[in-house]
Amino acid sequence: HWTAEEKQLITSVWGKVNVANCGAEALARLLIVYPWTQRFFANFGNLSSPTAIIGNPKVQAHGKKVLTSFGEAVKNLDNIKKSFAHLSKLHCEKLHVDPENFRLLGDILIIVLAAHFGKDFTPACQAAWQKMVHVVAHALAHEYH
Ligand code: ZNH
Repeated sequence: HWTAEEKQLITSVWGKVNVANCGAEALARLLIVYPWTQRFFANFGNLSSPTAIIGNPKVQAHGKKVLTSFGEAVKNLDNIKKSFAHLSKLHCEKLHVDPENFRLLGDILIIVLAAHFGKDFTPACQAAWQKMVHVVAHALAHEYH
């Protein structure tokens, strides 16, 4: 369900993404902008202010882990649902993360990419990425029951 142009826009942006930096920034922004998401990370230590969240090494490491995992979806564009079936089960059955949070993180990731790439993040690029984060959120929610 991807056009050749969408695939090209997604993979070319991804090739320039610093996964550690953008992952850390996206997760930190999620925790700052939507503070109720902090409840999933009660064992991450100090999340008491934006500065504390941005400087928190556990937030940084987990943001990198999440975005690295997102990269698996970029490498498997035609098979995202299948490649995330296991993670979907984990988030539902063990972590009890409400799937709404996948959508929030996806929108935050778009903002992080736009901030990093500026005018290179064209409307066509945004459209392809908007679809990408939607497909990923859908795949992660797929095994919920
Ligand atoms: Zn998640 C974990 C991915 C989103 C929450 N995650 C995780 C992991 C991974 C992921 C890979 C690891 C697993 C293991 O270890 O095995 N995520 C992911 C992705 C996404 C996500 C791809 C999208 C894109 N998450 C999310 C959100 C949230 C979460 C939104 C909330 C808010 N996760 C989580 C948690 C965990 C995880 C809580 C666990 C952590 C610890 O370590 O403890």
